[in-house]
Amino acid sequence: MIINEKPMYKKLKDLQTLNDPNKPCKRLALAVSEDTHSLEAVNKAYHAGVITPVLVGSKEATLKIAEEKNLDFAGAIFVDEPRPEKAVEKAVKMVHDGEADVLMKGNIATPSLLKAVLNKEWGLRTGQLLSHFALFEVESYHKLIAVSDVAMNIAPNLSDKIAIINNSVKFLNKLGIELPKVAVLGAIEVVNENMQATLDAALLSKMNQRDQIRNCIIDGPLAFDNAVSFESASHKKIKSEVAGDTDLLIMPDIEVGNVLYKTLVWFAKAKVASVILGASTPIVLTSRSDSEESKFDSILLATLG
Ligand code: COD
Repeated sequence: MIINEKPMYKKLKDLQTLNDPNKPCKRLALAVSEDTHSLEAVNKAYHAGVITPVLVGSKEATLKIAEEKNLDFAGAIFVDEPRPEKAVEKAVKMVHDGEADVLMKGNIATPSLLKAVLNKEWGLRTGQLLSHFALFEVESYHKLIAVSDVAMNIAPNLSDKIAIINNSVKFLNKLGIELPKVAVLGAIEVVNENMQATLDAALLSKMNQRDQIRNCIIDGPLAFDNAVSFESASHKKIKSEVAGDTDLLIMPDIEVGNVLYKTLVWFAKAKVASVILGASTPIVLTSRSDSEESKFDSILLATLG
């Protein structure tokens, strides 16, 4: 098989080179806009010429934060809706109706936003599985590494994992990673019939060999250490094109994924950009506790292409 081609990004800011300065600005609907870090990130993206803000939420609370933080939103569109659930509905409907191009989560819980996105009448469904995609810059790893799913699909089955891989691979292809290396994680790197994650991983790996899942190289089960470290893989005598050089880590379930996400951010001081894929447009979906920088990088990721 062909070995993964360049480009190889090490930093999230390298992705800025993918944004075409000549393309028209995308209209970004911030759902429940009264959120300090989100407003700071949106303001930065606005003044960088990446997006035009559509701020859907309490106008009074939003303007108060803007004034306190000295954020200039002149020229932005305000949709005044002080009730958070209604603000989410209005923001999603605006994207559904073509009045905005990208959706971003503001001061609202993730499940509330996702339920609105999945609404059968006015949501952003496409008939495919929607999944969360997080792209990490970790100092100790030699390139950016993607992780999915850490925030949407709670207990993905085999067919969900196929969809999660396909969504992520398509997006990595868009970032210029032509043949991403995908590690399907388990607690161990051999099949144990009592560990469903290892069974799924082996099947996904075989499906990839038989061209049932394309445009990537899948290996699994791999344990986290041998997925990200050549040294660990060779110590365990694992022969794999993926081990130690993974572009995408597939999580067994949301608990493992979310704990890894937060461990990387809080202990390893990793930087992260996150979006929901598989909807009619990418959705910026970060944790409410994520930094302004993380939210800005996520906006860049969502507006690529
Ligand atoms: N993609 C496409 N359709 C979906 C998906 C998906 N990922 N998930 C559910 N659906 C469809 C179903 O087929 C069904 O038609 C409808 O949506 C409702 O399905 P339910 O009843 O299983 O889903 P909900 O509405 O109860 O919950 C969907 C959530 C995404 C809200 C739920 O899965 C959830 O809470 N996920 C975790 C969110 C979270 O707490 N993240 C925290 C990390 S910060």
